[in-house]
Amino acid sequence: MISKSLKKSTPPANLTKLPPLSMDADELIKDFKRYYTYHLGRDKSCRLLHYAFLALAMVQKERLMARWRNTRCTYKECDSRRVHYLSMEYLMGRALSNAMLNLGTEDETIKALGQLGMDLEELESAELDAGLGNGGLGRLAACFLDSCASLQLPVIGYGIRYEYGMFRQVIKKGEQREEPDHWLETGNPWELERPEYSQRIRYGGRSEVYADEKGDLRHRWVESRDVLAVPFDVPIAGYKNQTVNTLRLWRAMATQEFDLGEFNAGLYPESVAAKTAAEHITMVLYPNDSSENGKELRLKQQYFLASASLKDVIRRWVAIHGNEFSDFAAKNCFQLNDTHPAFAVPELMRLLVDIHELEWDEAWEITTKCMAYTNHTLLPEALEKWPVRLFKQWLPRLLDVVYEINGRFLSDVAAKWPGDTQRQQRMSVIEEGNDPQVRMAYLAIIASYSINGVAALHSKLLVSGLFRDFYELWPEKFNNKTNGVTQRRWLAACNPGLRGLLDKTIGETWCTNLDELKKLVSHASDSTFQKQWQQVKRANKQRLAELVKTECGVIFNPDSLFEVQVKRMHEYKRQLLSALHVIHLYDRIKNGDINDWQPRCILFGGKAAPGYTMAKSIIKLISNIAEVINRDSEVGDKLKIAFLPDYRVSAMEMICPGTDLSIQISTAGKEASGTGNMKFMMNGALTIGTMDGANIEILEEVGEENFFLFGLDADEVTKLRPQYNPKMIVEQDRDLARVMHLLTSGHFNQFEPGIFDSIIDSILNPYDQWLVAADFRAFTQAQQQVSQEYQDQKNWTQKSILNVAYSGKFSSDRTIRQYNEEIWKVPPTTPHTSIDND
Ligand code: 26W
Repeated sequence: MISKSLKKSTPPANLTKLPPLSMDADELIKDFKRYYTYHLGRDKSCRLLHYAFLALAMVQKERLMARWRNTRCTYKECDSRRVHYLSMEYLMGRALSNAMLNLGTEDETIKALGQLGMDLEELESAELDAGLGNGGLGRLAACFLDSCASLQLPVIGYGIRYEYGMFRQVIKKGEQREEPDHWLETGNPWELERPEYSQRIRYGGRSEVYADEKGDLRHRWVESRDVLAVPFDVPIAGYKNQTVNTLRLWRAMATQEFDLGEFNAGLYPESVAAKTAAEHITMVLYPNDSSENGKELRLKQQYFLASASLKDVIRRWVAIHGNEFSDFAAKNCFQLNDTHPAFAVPELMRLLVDIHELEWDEAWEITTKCMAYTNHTLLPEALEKWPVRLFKQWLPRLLDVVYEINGRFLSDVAAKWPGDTQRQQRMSVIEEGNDPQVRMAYLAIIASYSINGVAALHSKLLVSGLFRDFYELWPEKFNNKTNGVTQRRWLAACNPGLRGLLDKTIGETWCTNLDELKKLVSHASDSTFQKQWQQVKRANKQRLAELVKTECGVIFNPDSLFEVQVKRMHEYKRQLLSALHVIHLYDRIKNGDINDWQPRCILFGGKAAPGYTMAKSIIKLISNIAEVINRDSEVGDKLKIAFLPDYRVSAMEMICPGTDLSIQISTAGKEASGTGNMKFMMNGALTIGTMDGANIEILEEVGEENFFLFGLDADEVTKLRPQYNPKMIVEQDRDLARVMHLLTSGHFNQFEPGIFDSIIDSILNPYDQWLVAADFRAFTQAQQQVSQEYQDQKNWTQKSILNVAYSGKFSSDRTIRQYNEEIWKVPPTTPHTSIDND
């Protein structure tokens, strides 16, 4: 659909020619000055860093434009099979340094800025993070886009352009406060609005049956209230390879008639209010990463993404193939990033059947050949369900479609297991009850030809637990794709020191083939190399210490061991277990039990969902513990604790290069994969961790002697639960008993009585799902081992080198290759470089 205000015209040919722009410093300077002065209208008297950043971003974006267009045109010309990655979240972080790295303009830019008397790092820090995601799932989507472009795969990302991203976390008196993240306020230089590709999205009204000209009964959706979806494109540059893919983010806007109708009736304020209501749909990212609270607006967001993206794909399809859909599934694949975009299933059926008049069976054949679903969580409370009542109210026609899908599916189940009505109930997309629910995961499974988990253990637990019935029906659909992260951002860009050392030692190819890092093995025990390695680490720790000083006011001594746990705050991730260990260390210092003491600086960071009271209490506990410990002169440099506010992508870029010890201690069987664990490993941290998620694979790669493994495994966790007796564990463990005593006596909340009672209760509760007390002893022992090993710096450095050397598997390039070989099967496509594509 083309927006009415934009009339079609053919631009003169010479307007569409795009000569590539020069990358050398002199040209960069010229363009920078031009943007700064003529576009932004700034001069000497306005030295705001932000404008300089904007000018530099525009200079880089210009240099992406020709490649971006060539990539688009090449895909179109080849009419190649494409993947559409549908995700409600993209945690992109900053784009400038990434763009320069991938374009290869870094060196010339530094030279240019030098001549202008400016510092690149300073300009980079002026960019606000694009925080359009909660955590792991959103950042994974961002890493995947980078890998797809670097592997030259025709993959387009679809998402939502939230006006407000993930809230900014401020810590006041040790407590989390949320502040709005109005990231677009200062302008987004990277996006390109494309109103000509706007789509109309329906809500409300009702579903109606009618007879078409041939007398066939058909369905239509009538009396809906519509909202426009306007696309904003963001370029995703591949690493030095000519490819620039697209991330298309949808923004909600009021339709023009909507406004005009009411406006003409003299209801100006009402028409403006209606416009605001429409635009609310993409106003804010929901900050929950583990529980769905059934909010109407969230449902509207999910449908908005699914409908706009599908209509966009079908628009492109029809332009080339007309109403002929027999090849559609051969040419299109939709990868659903968890169930959040699963409305795509009934929406594709609706579009094919109602709008394009395909038979149901034909439409279902197509749908089930192009949908693929990735699951990211085993927590039952995170499995999405939508009340049938909301479905009916906002998406009436979609509910018909869901019922039809479910009815046909259940008759297949009945045919395979005659008489097994329990199984039918268990597998039904509709969960019966007084407020019936649509189970989105089941809908996704039924429609998908591939269903994957994100680490080996997770995929195994999915088929033996949550999705067992479906696995019995369709074992061939289920597979594993262990997560990865992009080494371009998470090593090359964030750790220039290590990058330099790697380039010098093993060459530069690791940037596109991370397995090359294995070449480090032969250098691991070389003492000259170790010295260089230590120097790099030391400089990174210095940088991190400066960040901690400015953000938390706590002094970290870079000679100490830097231990870090940064991730969303959640009970299953067990920040609480770390907190108990910290109290134990403090207790030892106070008791003079400090023989061979290893000084430590412990950094925590992470956001709690605003409604997650327990997670917020744990932040408060950590802050209070830090207060007590940091101001105790007897403790001094032996132990320092900090809670870093507003943990986000750009913070992690400073944190992981400066970390010695990565804390990955989720209750086994709960963390689907984890990806922070991979970033730390790639930057030379050693891991202390449980047998959970991708930790298991990290351990496999690096070997037990280079990993601090502890605690119950997933089977042991399951066995222990029914007989778990934390009170007895506390009684029998002198150290833990002392820790609990410090807590219950109010040592960390002297003027705030009772505030930690719920935490204390949770530890002592036999139904504590996370088994914090159960793993305390093992964790403390493993930490003791860490302290000992750290004191032998040569040995530690060797292990650090080996961790990097064996991190090749955890490149998202490997993950994406596997997605492509086993699920997507799209051909890598090199854009042609001709400058005139008319
Ligand atoms: C509906 C509320 C909601 C929102 C987000 C529920 C669940 C989610 C995500 C699935 C949570 C998430 O980010 N999961 C994480 O995904 C990462 C990438 O696969 C994994 O590495 C993490 O282990 C997993 O917790």
